Order: sequence, then C-alpha cells, then structure tokens
Amino acid sequence: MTEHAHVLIIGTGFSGLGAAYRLRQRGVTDVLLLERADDVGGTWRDNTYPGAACDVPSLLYSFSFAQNSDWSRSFSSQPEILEYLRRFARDNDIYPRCRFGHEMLESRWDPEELRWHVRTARGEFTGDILILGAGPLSEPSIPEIPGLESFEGVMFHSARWNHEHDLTGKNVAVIGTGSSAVQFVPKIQPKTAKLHVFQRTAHWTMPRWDRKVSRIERWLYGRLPAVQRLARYAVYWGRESFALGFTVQPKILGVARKVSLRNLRRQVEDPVLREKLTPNYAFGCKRVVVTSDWYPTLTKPNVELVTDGIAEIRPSSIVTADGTERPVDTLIFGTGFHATDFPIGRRIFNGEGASLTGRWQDDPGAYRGTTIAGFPNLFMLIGPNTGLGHTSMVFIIESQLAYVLDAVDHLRRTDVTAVEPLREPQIRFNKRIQRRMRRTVWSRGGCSSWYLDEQGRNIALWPSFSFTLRMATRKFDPDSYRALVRPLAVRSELAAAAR
Ligand code: N01
Repeated sequence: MTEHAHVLIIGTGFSGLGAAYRLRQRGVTDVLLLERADDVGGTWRDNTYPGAACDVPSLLYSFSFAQNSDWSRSFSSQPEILEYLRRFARDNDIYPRCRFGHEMLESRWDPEELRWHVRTARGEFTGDILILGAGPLSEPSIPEIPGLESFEGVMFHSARWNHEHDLTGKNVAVIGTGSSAVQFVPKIQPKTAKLHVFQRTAHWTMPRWDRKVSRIERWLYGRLPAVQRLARYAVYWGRESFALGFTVQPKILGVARKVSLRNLRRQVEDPVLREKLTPNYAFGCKRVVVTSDWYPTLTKPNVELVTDGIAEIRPSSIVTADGTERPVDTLIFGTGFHATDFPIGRRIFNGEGASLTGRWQDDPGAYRGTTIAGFPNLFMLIGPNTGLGHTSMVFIIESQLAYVLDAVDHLRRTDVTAVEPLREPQIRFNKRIQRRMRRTVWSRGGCSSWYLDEQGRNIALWPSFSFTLRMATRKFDPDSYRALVRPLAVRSELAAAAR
C-alpha cells in the first residue's frame, strides 16, 4: 500500500528533524520522515568512532529554537549530541512521524499528478513536497587501492566503526589524516602494538580549546536563556572572522597559521617528522583540523607517520611506493565521504526521467543552495555551495529552513501546487558563486580538497560570510520560479483514490 504525506523528508539528522519541527510550527503536520537507519541522529548516529566529537563549539551546535543549556564540555562529544537530537525528537513528538529502515531507493516526480513517488527499502510513498536532509557527508568514501579486496584482516571506515573488533595488541594502519582521523588516532594509539598512519597531505591544525562547562554556567544558561544566546552570538561572530580570511583576505589567516606552526614546533621535536607534518599550501585551503593531541600522538614510539604513497595492499600487509612492506592486521579508513558527487542524486528523477546526478554533470548547483531547475517541489538542505569550514552547519540548516517554510507557505496561500526555479536565475546565482569562489583561499591556496569536484569546481562551500547565506535564504522569491497547478480532474482523481 502506498502511504501519502503532504511533505516527505529524507533523513533524520539535524536537517530532517529541524524541518519536521519548523513545519509543525507552521501548522504542517502531514509529514513523514524516511530514515534508512533505526534511529534518528544522522551523522551523529553513524560516526561512533572513539573520540568522535564536534569541532565547532557546543554553544553553536544546537538549534537556536532548542538551545541546550546542559552541554558538559565546550566542544561536545558525539554521544551528547546524539542524545540531544534524540531528546529533541522525543520532546517534539517527531518519532511517530519517522519510518525507520526506509532507505530511499528512488524518488520520481510525476508530471501528471504533480507529486513525488518515493520507493524505499520497505514501502512506497507519495508526497507533494520532498525535502532532502540526507547530508553531504553520509556516504563513506573508500579509495580504490590495488589489492584492497585481497586484504584478509579486519577493515572498516571511520563512519562505520567496528566496535566488536578489539584493537589491543594489533598492527593497525590508518589511511587518511583529516578531521575524523585526528580524533580517533589519539584514542586508539595506546591500545595498538603498532600504528601506521598513512598521510597523503599534511593538514593545518588549530588547537581544540576544550574545557568542562562549569555548573554555574549551565545553571545560568538554564535559568537565563538570553545569557546563553548572548554567548552564542559572541562565539558566532568570533568565528565569522575566519570567513573574512577564507573568502576575502587570506593574509588575515597569518595569525592562525603561526599558531599552528608554533604548536607543531612545540609538540614535535624530531625535525624529519616536523617537516612531514608541515603543510605546503595556504592555511585554510583544506578544512583546518581541530586537535590538541594529534601531534603528540604521532611522536609516540609505537606510531609511524608514513608519507610514501600506498602502492598495494596484500592479504596481511601494505606496501608503499618505496617498496617497504608493513605487516597490518587491521585497516581503518579515515578517508572521508562522497561529498561532492552527491550519491543520493542518482536516485532522484525528474518528470522527464533525468536523474539529479545526470543534470548536475554539466551544471552542478542549486538555486540558493536549495532548489533545482527541472525538479519541482524538491528542497535540498545542505545543498550545493552551502557548506562552511568555519562555523556551525546548524546555522545553515536553519537558514535554508526559513526559505523552505516560506515556499511551503507560498504554496498554501496560492493555488500553486508546485514550484521549480527557472534556469536563468539558477545559472546567474551559481555564476556569482563561482566568481566569488575565485578569490577564496580554497581556490587560490594551492591544494586539492574534498571541496572540489572532479572538474576542480568548488560546489561544496559558500564563498562568503554565513550571514550572507542567511540573507539569501531569508525569503522565498516566487518570481524566480515556474508555478505548476494541478488540474481539477487530477485533483478529483487523487482525492477519490485516497478515500
Ligand atoms: O575526511 P577528510 P574526514 N590515499 O575528507 C585521505 C566533517 N567532520 O572524515 O588530504 C590516501 O577530511 C585524505 O588525504 P588528502 C568535516 O567537514 C566534522 O576526516 O586528500 N589518503 C585525507 O587526509 C570534515 O572535513 C567533524 O591528501 C587518502 C583523509 O583521507 C569531513 O567531515 C568531525 C586517500 C580524508 O579526510 C570529512 O572528514 C569529523 C587515498 N586514496 C569530520 N583518499 C566535526 O567535528 C583520501 N585520503 C564537526
């Protein structure tokens, strides 16, 4: 049997839960959330690796409309964030609207009915509006390395941590040294017999000024939410200054660069190791990793930082380009995610049968990061060019939600059934983004990063301050959209079928 909801939401992370909550605030309750896993939480449910935590301050990492006065540390751990999201879903009655185990396999726009047909692993759904909240960092990326399939030990990705596998006394190889690896490597190092960390590119680091949040602070935030809001603003504006460096004047980042190099000097005595860890591109070009225990961990006697490229993986070893073979019984990928190829786009089809991925081949991008020409009533949270390297993605999600809600209100206020952005405004919008992108450190900093797609275009990040994205998504702008109206006959047919 096909279940219908006015709004279908894919995913139950910050995006999906935030969408369900805000829609309900506006009186839209006919909503279903389709979730592939068996609980809410998104990336904070999936990333359970040791040491998983947020590298954005806790004060910024909750919904502005559901601040958490109870964070125990200034940078929250994954279990605490997951518990926050579960509590949020419980307190706001979102769980009954969730369909767990329903991985979205295919979504097709029906140009006659003017609605979405969604097939999941467990059922069929229709929806007038489809909100994508699956997140760009949900599909782990495992590199193709010769011989990988021959490996006979245990291997897993950081976002699918194998907690059954005890690392005590093991010869472990970690591939990748990004934001995830710098969190779990220091946690697993004491257990392992030998830990080989394979680094392709050195990352710039910033210390993680983590501390316990005092009881007095928590009490104050609980009693006087305005004080917490003030503290939140202060942290927000402090971090916005990074956007100035990333997108306008990279020279401003000189201070941060010095802090990073000073830490490296202080924490790593060995000049050879220090050299290996010194980035050869501009600060901020790749996402800066936030850590205070990465460098000290790499100096431990059982740790080796390997910078020679991996030539081959054998059943129980890894061979590097210089011919050295290292025995390995556990292989952990800290190799990131399919961030710019949006794998979910292969499952979404418009009325002409074209997939979103196909459409994006020549012209990736969305209008205001949220809607896509040719795909009516599809709203993508954390869509193309909405990412940030310096502040909280929750801020961006809330900004986009304002736009989506305004669009939903527009549909309710008028007799319009569906809207899709016109091609011209979308092209203009993305040209502006790419023009601005040219002067950012991500384009000029001399590095390659997951921000860039195969053609070298940055379709991940917003090339300005986050508040400018908030301004761009403040209000739905119907003039930039084509309006579709469901004919009366189709309306009657659908109504009759629903009875
Ligand atoms: O992944 P990454 P991540 N051979 O893509 C290397 C968010 N996040 O999971 O730099 C060898 O950053 C790759 O090398 P290189 C955050 O947005 C947030 O760590 O490309 N190495 C790199 O070192 C972050 O940016 C939090 O040369 C290979 C690493 O793998 C995003 O998630 C916490 C390789 C991948 O680093 C992803 O972080 C954690 C190959 N073939 C993560 N392929 C918060 O706290 C890749 N690498 C909010």
